Amino acid sequence: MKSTLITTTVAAAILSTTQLVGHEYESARPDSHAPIQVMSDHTHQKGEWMVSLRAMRMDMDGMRSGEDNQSSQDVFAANYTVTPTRMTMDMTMLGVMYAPSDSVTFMAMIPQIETKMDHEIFGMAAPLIALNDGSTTFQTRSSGLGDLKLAALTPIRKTENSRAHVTLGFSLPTGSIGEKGIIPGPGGRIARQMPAPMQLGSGTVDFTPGITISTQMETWSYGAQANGRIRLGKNHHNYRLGHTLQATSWVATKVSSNVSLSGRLAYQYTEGLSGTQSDLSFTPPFAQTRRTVTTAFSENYGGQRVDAAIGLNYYVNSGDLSGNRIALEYSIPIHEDLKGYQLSVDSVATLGWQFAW
Ligand SMILES: [Cu+2]
Repeated sequence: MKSTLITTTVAAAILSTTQLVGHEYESARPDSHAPIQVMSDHTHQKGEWMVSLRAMRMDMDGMRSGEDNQSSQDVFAANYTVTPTRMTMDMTMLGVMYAPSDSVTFMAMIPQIETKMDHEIFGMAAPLIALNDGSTTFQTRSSGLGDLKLAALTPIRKTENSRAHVTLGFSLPTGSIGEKGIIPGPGGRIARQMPAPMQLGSGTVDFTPGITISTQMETWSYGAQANGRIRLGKNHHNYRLGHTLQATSWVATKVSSNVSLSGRLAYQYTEGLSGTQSDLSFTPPFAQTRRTVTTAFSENYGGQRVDAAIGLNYYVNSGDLSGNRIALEYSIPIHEDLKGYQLSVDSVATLGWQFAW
């Protein structure tokens, strides 16, 4: 599966360079937008509006340290009392784009997030942290609005068949970082502050610059984007999530005037978390030499990942529904190198709808 994705992407890249036929850039093509998991990938012309809705699910399963999978027993042996085992994040993202002129397109995006995380407790510790029912697992949940993203996109280059633009954006801390979950511990199963991965926002204002290029051939297209997320300051829970750097490149083939298929590779680097998360407990009350949960400790944050993705884009170019786009993309990591002990990504699936007028 993984090698097929890479082969497809590489083959598509080679094929696309053999068809260097001059041709006018067309925005009414199924592949004139990047695969749906890529954000702020295109600009609009003066007076145009676009709304979009994306449903994204990220599944994480099993722990990993560096490039190696770790069992719960491995994590307990590293002195942790609780380990995450699975996590699912569902995000519904609403976006609006508007171009007041040809030289700038504004974009706003807000996600609704729903997260679940399953945990396992070191067997010998379970009765000591008020789990007298013999269970050694628990689940935490959070849901609500995430961080609002605002950006301005400016075209910097237009040739006959290619486009490039820069993005300058900010992410505002509208998502809560004070989410509590029912967590076992001293006093029983009560609501306690959850670690950063279960929070809905970063708690910081983040600067999000980016650059995107895309080129169209007659039946093929390709593009690339690099973007960063620079966290400004520290949040009110005394930590700052790591800065991130992402680079991605895709190729798409136009199967018909309505349908395109895409292959994409994406690299993501995430710096570690800095600071010490406030309102969490770091040592269990019964054993001062042990640690609580991996996600409480800064050393278990950051790393890098390479994802391979396949996508399908459908564009309605005639009739009453003209201008509607529907797109699907599914990605899996082909390389994942994580600092400390962290949950490993299994897959990310996104279904999106876009409509411009
Ligand atoms: Cu748009």
